[in-house]
Amino acid sequence: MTDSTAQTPPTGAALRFPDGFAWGTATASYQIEGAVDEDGRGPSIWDTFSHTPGKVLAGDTGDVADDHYHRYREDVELLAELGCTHYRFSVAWPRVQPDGRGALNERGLDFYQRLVETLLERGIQPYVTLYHWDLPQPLEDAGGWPERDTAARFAEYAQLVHQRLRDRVRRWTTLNEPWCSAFLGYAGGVHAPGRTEPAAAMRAAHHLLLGHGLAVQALRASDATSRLSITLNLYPVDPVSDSHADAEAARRIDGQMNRLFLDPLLAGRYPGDVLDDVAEVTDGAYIRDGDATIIGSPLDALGVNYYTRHTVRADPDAGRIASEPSEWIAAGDIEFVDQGLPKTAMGWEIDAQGLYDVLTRVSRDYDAPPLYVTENGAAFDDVVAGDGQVHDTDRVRYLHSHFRSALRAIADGVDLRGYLVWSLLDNFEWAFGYSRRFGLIYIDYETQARIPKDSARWYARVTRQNAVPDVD
Ligand code: IFM
Repeated sequence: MTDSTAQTPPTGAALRFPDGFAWGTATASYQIEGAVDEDGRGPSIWDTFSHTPGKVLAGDTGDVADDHYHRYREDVELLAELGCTHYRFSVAWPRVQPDGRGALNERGLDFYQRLVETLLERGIQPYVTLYHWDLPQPLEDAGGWPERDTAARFAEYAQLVHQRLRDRVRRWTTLNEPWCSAFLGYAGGVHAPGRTEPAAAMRAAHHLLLGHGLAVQALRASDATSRLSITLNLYPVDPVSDSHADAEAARRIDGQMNRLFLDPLLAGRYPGDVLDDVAEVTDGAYIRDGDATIIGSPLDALGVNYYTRHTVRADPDAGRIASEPSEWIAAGDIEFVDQGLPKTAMGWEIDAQGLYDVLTRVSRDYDAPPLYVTENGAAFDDVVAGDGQVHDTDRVRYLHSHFRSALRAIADGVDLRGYLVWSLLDNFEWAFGYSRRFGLIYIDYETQARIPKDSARWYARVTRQNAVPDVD
């Protein structure tokens, strides 16, 4: 593989994606479903967190969200209009196993059966994520992901869902972005369950990976035709200068963000330097003999979520912020540096080159299975114009540049099989509530009206042409 064309946009015929490329959108249960008290669903850590004053902007909760639980047929029609071949959604664990253990809640599972059948009727392949952050609250009450037993509970739940849907669902993702679950949830405290315990976060990361590995082994044993994957959020991490100190800062952040997950999953071992970096908070005794083999169970695909790049430097005022809660472990001496690029409404710098860098890095550094971009997209301050439409030119440009990066990665040898835009609908953006809009479809939260944005119409051209049309 060569990167000689890395800076050169492809032209003409090169603008087409490979035949059979999967196009779709992604969503997650708590962000869109609503109906939190219906059909036997139990509470999740996000119900508890969002109902805790001060945790979510404007006190927003997922109680109603996009009311997708009742409007899923309309939403599947929108997917069909977008020309999607695939739809990635997550199953809410507390809907199908309210206590996080024990028997299946049939009424909860029925919803996903109806959704899957509706998708298949419209020729759209379901791409199921088993865990997108909504841990049943009773499991958190028992200690949550820092407890080893939670990994076993997850594998049991995964098998229950898989047994019921595997005849119709081919593509399965175990976890979405375990970095967020572990480090935003248990160290930074900005996501549910809102704990600020760095050692617990390291344990959580391990038990998430262990739960993934146990689930992969069980699902593989019960159906060899299921296509199994995990989704990671990966970011290039660069030093701001050539200095040794800045290079070290970049190595440490890259280690926690990327290699702590990629290495055990794809190389069957933890990165020793990362465990050394965090030795002041934990000795790693929670990692048992044999765990690495389970976590490194072979995968059929790797999902990559990409949003931005991190640029870091060693902070000369080391220790100044070290005592504040942070999602970065033992890294109070590292500062994140703004590169001055345009930003999305999340404050994330727009850097399409980073997607190319992430995809080629995984292909180069690991014996990786086929890749899917399982999330990429942007929040902007969308408004309904006087003509009743949402003219989100900035989102079209964002997607255009990122699709072109994906094409360059493919041209340079990356085995990329699909691209799922985040997100189908505006939705509950976690601690930001409904203030950040990522959808191709605008949601009027007063009426639940769905309004396709200009980006939706543009994306429908992409999916139908299997190519990136020029931006007008
Ligand atoms: O909304 C989230 C999603 O749940 C996980 N990946 C990133 C998205 C945007 O923040």
